[in-house]
Order: sequence, then C-alpha cells, then structure tokens
Amino acid sequence: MNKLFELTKKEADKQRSSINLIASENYPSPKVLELLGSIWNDKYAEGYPGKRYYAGNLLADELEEFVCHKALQVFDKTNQYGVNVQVLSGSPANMMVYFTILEPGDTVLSLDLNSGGHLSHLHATSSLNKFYNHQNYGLAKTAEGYEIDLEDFKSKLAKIKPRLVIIGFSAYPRQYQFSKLCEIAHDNGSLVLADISHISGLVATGNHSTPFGSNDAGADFITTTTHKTLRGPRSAMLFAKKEYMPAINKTIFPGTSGGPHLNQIAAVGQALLEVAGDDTYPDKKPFGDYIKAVMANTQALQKGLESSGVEIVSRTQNHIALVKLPESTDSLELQELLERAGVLTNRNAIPNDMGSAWRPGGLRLGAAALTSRGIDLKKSEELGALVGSVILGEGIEQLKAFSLALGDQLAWWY
Ligand code: DSN
Repeated sequence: MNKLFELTKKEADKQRSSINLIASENYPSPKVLELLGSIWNDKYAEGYPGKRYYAGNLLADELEEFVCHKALQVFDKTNQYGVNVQVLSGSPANMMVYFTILEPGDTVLSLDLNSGGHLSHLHATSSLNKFYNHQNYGLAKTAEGYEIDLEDFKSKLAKIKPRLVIIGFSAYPRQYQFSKLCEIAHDNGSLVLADISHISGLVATGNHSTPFGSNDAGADFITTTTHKTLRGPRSAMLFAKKEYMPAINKTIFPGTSGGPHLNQIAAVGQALLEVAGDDTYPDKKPFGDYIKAVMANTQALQKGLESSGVEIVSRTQNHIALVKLPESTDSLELQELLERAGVLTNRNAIPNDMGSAWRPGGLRLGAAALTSRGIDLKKSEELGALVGSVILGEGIEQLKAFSLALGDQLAWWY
C-alpha cells in the first residue's frame, strides 16, 4: 500500500472512531463518493450542454442537464430561477456573483464575521476588498440570544445604498425570513445574494424559509455548497433569477473558469436524488426526516450543554449550537483537548468577541454529521452534557470513554 492509500485508510479509521460535531461537515452516501471517483473525472467539457469546445460530450450534456433539472426541482417552486452547477465550491460561487454584477468601487453589505458571517462575504481580510467597498450589518440581543438587527439592517441600507446585500451565515443558530429581508433590500434598490450553504438541507425540505421567491420576495442570486446539511460532495450550485443567468454563465465560463468537474456534478446529482426521494441514503430514511432529526439532535445537544452549566450564545433553530466559552478558556487548547477525547469541534467567533480569529471566544457545534451516523436524542443530550463538563474543566476521561463507545456503536457506511 503506498503512502497515499495508507493515509486514506488511517483517515477512514479516524473518521469512524471520531465523534464529529463540526457543523459544516457531513457523511455523504457511498454512491456520492463513487461518482466523485468515477470516470467522469476523465472528461473535459468546457462550455455548456449543446455548446462544448471538445468532442465526446453528448453524455456530459445529458448529465449536466439532468443535474440542473434536479436542482431546480428540489429548490425552486417559483419557476423563476436558473442554475449553474459548474461552480467548484462556495467561495468561488459567491465570487462569480460579485464578478457578474459589481463594478469596482461598488458597495456590498453583509453580516460581520464575529456575528456569524462568512469570510467570502467580503470580510476585512478578503483580497476582493481592493475592488469593492464593504460594510456590515449587525445583530441585536434578544430573549433568544442574538438575531439580525432589523433596524441596523434598514438604516445601513438607507445610508450606504449598497449595490449588493448578502443574507447568509456560517455561525448563526437562528432562523430568519428571507422574503422579508429580500423585500427590504429590494425596496432600497439593492440586489440580494442569499448564501444558504449551511442551511440548504433545511431550505430544501421546508424546515427553513426559502430565498426562492417571486419578484421582490426572492433573492436575485442564491449560492450553496453541497456538502453540509445537503449531504453531497464538496461542490456548489449557483442559482439566479432567469434574467441574470446568461451573465452568470458567462462569468463562470469563459469568464473565470475552464472545464467543469463532471465527477463533482454527477455526485451533486446523486445528493439531489436522495433529497428528492428518487434514491435513498443507506439508512433508507427520507431526507426530510433526516433534517428533522438533525434539528432535534442539535436541540438535545444544546440541552445537554446547558445542563452542564455552559452558556449558549443564541438558542438553536437549525443545525448549529453556539457556545460562549468562559472568559479564561483558551479556545484553541479546548478544541485540541476535545480532539484528544475523540470529539471534533471548531472554535468560532461569537457576537462582540474580544478574542482573535485564532483564539476566539466561542465553540460551534452541529449535529448534521452524527445524525447521518444515526445518533439519537438521548445520546446527543449525553454528549452535550459531557462536552459541557470538559468546557468547564472537568470530565475528560468520561468524555473519552463515551466517545470511544459511541464511535463503535454508530453506523458507518463506507
Ligand atoms: N467551513 C465552512 C463553514 O463553516 O461555513 C465554510 O467556510
């Protein structure tokens, strides 16, 4: 066995024995992985179905058209959107929107990183800030934690008049009404990009409001990665109102990208078949039931965390539980300690964080991956309580024993 296969085997063993609470990760079906490693990898297909620059793409045309059709069937009930499935991942998908509709000097309004925004939403460190101006809206404290500050959102829109508003988050445990936010932004004359990378599984199953809407109630552009709650391969999709599709397609090819990764497109198609109920994940559960279980398990995890005395930033309404760490905690050391006990998490910034990006003040947890492995409510709550104890400085041996046993018990599909 060469070094690469040796490492892959070790990683598989490690994944199987790990308790994965990273909110942006998941375990796609073996069919998704099979297609990702399939002969679609061998083919170049610059262009779009019906207009390719190399020979031999009739089946590639059929594949891409099929996957686009499935994507629209799963997400768009309005028949107002088109989709491009050639984008390689979430951050490039967002960039394709910027390159399509922004001119140098245009202003973009998005949620700031500490409040749960994403790096690719033109955070201060983004290389794209040399082309565009960037401003943030923020969160307001409510009885449930922190939620989008509608007054701030409205007043920033009125004051800044951004060309583009981004609605979509990386560490935001609450739900929000896309139609309301889209209407406010459109009333102001701004275009809207909804980045549903984290919640696309929830949106697809009606467990979160949708940005696919008619007229002003819908986002103009919608991006999503396909490997988080959607449970597909590492890839992305870019939806846009039909009027913007020719420009979006042109930005992607030939504007910025070469040949699409047909193997990724095929694997995304498999994930969409599973979401639509045309095929199933190995546990045979309908995808809608899976998403409901993810949300219930996240609540159980949060209940366990709270029972240990840990502080929750905002009460979960999705697949994310966000913890405010005690002031004295070094979040990097905590993350490493949990990993040594077999539990994978990621340290994360939280609203009003005084820590650095390397040692922020929060810990983000999610139940999407463990739910794919069949964890139940009781175990999720126990796990939350044990992780909570470790956060507060106790019980590392108990957590280690629990995670070892749980890793053995949970399903493993590969
Ligand atoms: N790591 C992913 C997330 O957590 O949002 C994407 O950057």
